Parts: sequence; C-alpha cells; structure tokens
Amino acid sequence: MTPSDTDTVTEQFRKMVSIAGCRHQFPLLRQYVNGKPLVYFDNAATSQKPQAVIDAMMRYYQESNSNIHRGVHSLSERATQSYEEVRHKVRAFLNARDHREIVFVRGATEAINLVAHSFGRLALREGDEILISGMEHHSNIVPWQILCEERHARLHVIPITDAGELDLEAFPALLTERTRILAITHVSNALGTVNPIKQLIAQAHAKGIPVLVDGAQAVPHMHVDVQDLDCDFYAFSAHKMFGPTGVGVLYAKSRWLEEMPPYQGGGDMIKSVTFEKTIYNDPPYKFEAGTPNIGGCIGLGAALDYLRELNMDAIRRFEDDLLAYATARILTVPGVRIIGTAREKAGVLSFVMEGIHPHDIGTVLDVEGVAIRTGHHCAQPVVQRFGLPATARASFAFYNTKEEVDAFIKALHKAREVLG
Ligand code: 7TS
Repeated sequence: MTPSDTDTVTEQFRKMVSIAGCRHQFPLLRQYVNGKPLVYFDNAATSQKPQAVIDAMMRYYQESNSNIHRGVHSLSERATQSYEEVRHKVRAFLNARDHREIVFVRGATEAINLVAHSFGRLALREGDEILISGMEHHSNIVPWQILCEERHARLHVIPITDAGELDLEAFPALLTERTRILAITHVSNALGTVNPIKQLIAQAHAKGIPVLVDGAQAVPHMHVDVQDLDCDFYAFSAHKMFGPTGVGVLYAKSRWLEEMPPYQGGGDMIKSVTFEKTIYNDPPYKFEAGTPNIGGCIGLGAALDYLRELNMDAIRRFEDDLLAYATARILTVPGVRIIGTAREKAGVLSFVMEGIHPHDIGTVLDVEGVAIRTGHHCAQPVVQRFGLPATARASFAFYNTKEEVDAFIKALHKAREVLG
C-alpha cells in the first residue's frame, strides 16, 4: 500500500507512533485474566472501547439525556443536535454524498434485514435470483433465504477457492437476467479475505444489478469510500469499530431510500397519521421507527472521531504488519494449518492444529490469558467448505502488539504440549 498523497513520511511515522501508543486509552485491556496479562484477540466478535467513547456516552446520560426530534425544550434540542451530528460524521467517514443516505440501525444484522425486507419487497418476483458468496456470515445468508422463501426466489452462491478467495472465473456467469441483488462481504470474518468489491460492483452494475456490501469486518481495519466503491448499500456495526453495542449503520444511495417502503412502522418515521392514511417521513427517518439508540449513536460518533485522529490508512498498515508477523510466527508451531490464505487479508488468522479440537485450543489459551474465538464463527458454510466443523480464530485490532502475538504463540506451544 502506498501512503496517501497528502501524508508526508514524517506524518505517517507520527501516526504509526500514535497507534503504538494508544493502547493505554483502552481501560479494559489493562486487566489480568487467570493471573496473566490479557491478550485480547477476539476483535472480530467485538472490539474494546477507548476511554473517549465511554466518556462520551457517560456525559450524554449525565448531561443531555432526552428524547430526540420531538421536544422544544433545551435538553431535547441538545440531544437531537448531538444525534444528528453523528449522521454527518458517518457521512464523512464513508464519504457518502449526503447525510440523508445514512440510516441508524441496531447493527450490521439489522441493516441487512432492512434491505432484504424493504428492497426485497420492492424488487423481487417469483423466479428472481439473489447472489451471495460462499464466505458470508449468517446475517448475510439467512435474511436472503427468508426472502427467497417468501417470494419463491432462488439463492445463488459464488464459490470460493482453496485459498479462501472468491472464484472470479465463476462469478460473471452467476450474474443473470434474473439477479436482483448481489449481497457480499467486504472482508470475511472467518478467513480474513478482503474481496475485490470495487471490481465486483462494477461487473454487477454493468448488468444493472445493485450491490449490498457487508462491511462489518472492513470498517475497523481500512478506509472505506462508498462513492469510490459505488455500492448501493453498505452495512456495519459500531461495536466492531470501537463503539458501543446496539447501534450500526446502513448506508444506501438516496434513490433506493426514496423508492423503498418502510421496514418498521411507528413514531418518528411519519409525517402525519390518520386511521385512513399515513404519510411517511422523508429518508432516512422513514427507516428509523421509534426511539433510537441515542446514547449509542453518540458513542459511535466518539469512535469515529477517535479513528479519524489515528487515520484509517495508518491503521491498515500497522495491522498488515502485525498480521504478517503473526502468520509467520504461527507457522513455527508444529501441526498448525492456516485456514484462509488469500493474497489480500485483514485482521483475521483462522487455523486448526492437527489432532486437537479448536475448542480445546481456546480453553488452554484462556488459561494463559489469551482470548480467541473457536467454532464456526456464525459462518458455518465457509468452515464446512474447508471440510471442518470449527476453526480457532485470532482476530486483531490496532491496539494489539507483537509482544501479544509472542504470548499467543507461546500459549499455542503449551496447548501442543498439554493436548498433542
Ligand atoms: N457480517 C459480518 C461479516 C460479521 O463478521 C458479523 C459479526 C456480522 C455481519 C453481524 O454483526 P452484528 O454486529 O450485527 O452481530 N461477526 C461476528 C464474529 O465474527 N464473531 O462474532 C460475531
């Protein structure tokens, strides 16, 4: 990766240093687990929160808590302003054209369900097709299956190679006249593969097919520009990007939000209601029924400020280096096989150890203070694709260090001794 034009080498170095020095801003990481300093390598499941995010949420509840978009009183106006400021921050973070293209939801899962229900109702007829890939998280499989069942449509799947990359030769033929949407992950949570989504989007658009990108595992690790990608929808959760649980984002091009019917009905999503007829509010409010997670949104805003300060390109470079180090070191452990060896990867090291069940690896590592995830990672089909019931997965964030990787490798050697 080349440094962006505006950054001098000195500036890049300063940002690398600030990444290396940011760990102390995450209070949870200071603790000991089972008498050992915590090594938190389960960032793909959820990431830890910097003090700035915790403080922003606490300040909101202590000083500004009030419902939004309704009161004329000062507190409500303050809360509304803080909430709406975050919409502008998300717009800037994604480089969306307009802040009205940002819908606040509960997380990536709800964002995808919103599109499946609403866009699906708009666009899908009997015999139509939906295209996903063989490396999707369950939340980018099941909503489409539900929709297919309802509409008598068919789900098609882009196969993946032994390295855990999309089979790009098979892909074009799967875009047919009946394909109504391509829904695909930017980064695989089980393999770490970074998909060439800009290219996939261009190919789908050439056939008039809109594209939803599941960005849950991309936004914590890399700069995302939705105008450059030209995706129709982009979904992610705040909690995987150093913000709180219970809030996430659906980016959607205005033309879709204008056309799509509401996903849920209730307060705030209406202009007027009578028993005869309801006039819906304009997007994005049309899709934000009920009191939203105001405090969570404010936490998300603080997380975005934090990430902007660190710089996403610098984060990507730092993590690429950490992942390369961890990949080289893990191959020194006897019997280890890495699952997912794509050329472009981010944040994830999935592996198995000969003769040892992944759950047992996870248990021994926990005794050593090392937190990893084991299992199918809510992406059962991709794990099965490799003929496995489960893998062990270490997943990284910018606050992790090479010393932690060394502790993890030492714990794996111990697991080999105890269980091998
Ligand atoms: N998409 C991807 C690619 C994911 O990795 C996840 C969660 C989701 C969607 C759903 O996100 P949610 O915040 O709405 O639940 N992935 C994981 C994981 O890898 N381990 O735990 C959750």
